[in-house]
Amino acid sequence: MDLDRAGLLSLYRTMVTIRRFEERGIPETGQRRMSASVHSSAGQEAVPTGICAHLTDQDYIASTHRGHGHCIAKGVDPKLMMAELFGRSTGPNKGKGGSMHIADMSKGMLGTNGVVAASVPLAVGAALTSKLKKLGRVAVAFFGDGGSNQGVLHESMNLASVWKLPVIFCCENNGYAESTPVEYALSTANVADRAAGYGMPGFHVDGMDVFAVYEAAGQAVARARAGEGPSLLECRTYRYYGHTVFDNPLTYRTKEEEAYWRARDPLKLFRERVVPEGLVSAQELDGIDRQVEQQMDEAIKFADASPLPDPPQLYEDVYVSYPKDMMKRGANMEV
Ligand SMILES: Cc1ncc(C[n+]2csc(CCOP(=O)(O)OP(=O)(O)O)c2C)c(N)n1
Ligand SMILES: [Mg+2]
Repeated sequence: MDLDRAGLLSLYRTMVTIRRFEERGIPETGQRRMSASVHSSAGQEAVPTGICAHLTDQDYIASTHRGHGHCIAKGVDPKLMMAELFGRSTGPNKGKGGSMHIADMSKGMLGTNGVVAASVPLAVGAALTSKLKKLGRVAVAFFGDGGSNQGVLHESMNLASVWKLPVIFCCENNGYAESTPVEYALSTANVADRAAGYGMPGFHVDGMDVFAVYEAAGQAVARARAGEGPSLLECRTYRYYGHTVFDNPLTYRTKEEEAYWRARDPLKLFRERVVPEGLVSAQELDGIDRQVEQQMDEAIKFADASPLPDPPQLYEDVYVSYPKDMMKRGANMEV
């Protein structure tokens, strides 16, 4: 393992930040009567954390509807993300995007995305840009086990392989697409098996173990940076909560199954490995837990104190231009 103390602490901080953002931020969003559908990635923290640890701000990622963890791992400020969830103008997308449209180009974060597998061609396009302009950047496409059955993924994998693009296809296999179990919907035993059909390496790793993700991602990123082309990385993981805040997962899975996965919690596995080996102390990790809790208090306060967007801002940053009289009506709209 090539991680020093600072590297280990950084992995832990990222995972805790994701967990606490999901477990505190999402209920707070609901209390502010934001009616948008929000998807928690609690339980899946090790995946974006292990992958993004190999990336710089110049590298690209494209994300999913369950994308808060990807944003945080890529360096987007949770305080600004909280504002975005609360619909405030200080959010990275000025409060007009919400949970499923968080983008921050300064961090190479191309956006969370409400359309299943739509992240994939975006990342391939970014990788093509990098190759043509010789930028030396890599791109990561995150998608779910459900997303792995979308046609666009297969076209994208083929093209990326033919053109040897610096892209990593990362499947977060959390066992379900809404309520459909992966065993029902997948034609192969593992998503990673499909890599062979596109002439690229396929990695299948324990997505609850940040070290396993980190190791495999290191190989995939090194391959991409060396100009050797794409890889498919499947991380087997689990979402702790419902598909959205409106879903009760116990209508399609059991308490026993949930308990099995929670016993393999990524934060717990991390502690169980690094503390006995004397790499970092339990006290240091407890200290990070407290700091992150405080960071969340501050994020919520900041978001609450931030203004809503002005109605005329509805017509800014959009690709469709509206007739002038609609602009006027927008300007007169009351919130
Ligand atoms: C193209 C498209 N089809 C269907 C949907 C509705 N939908 C939203 S999330 C989802 C399931 C996605 O499952 P998966 O890819 O495994 O991701 P997970 O929710 O498990 O993270 C579906 C079908 C959508 N948003 N976009
Ligand atoms: Mg899934």
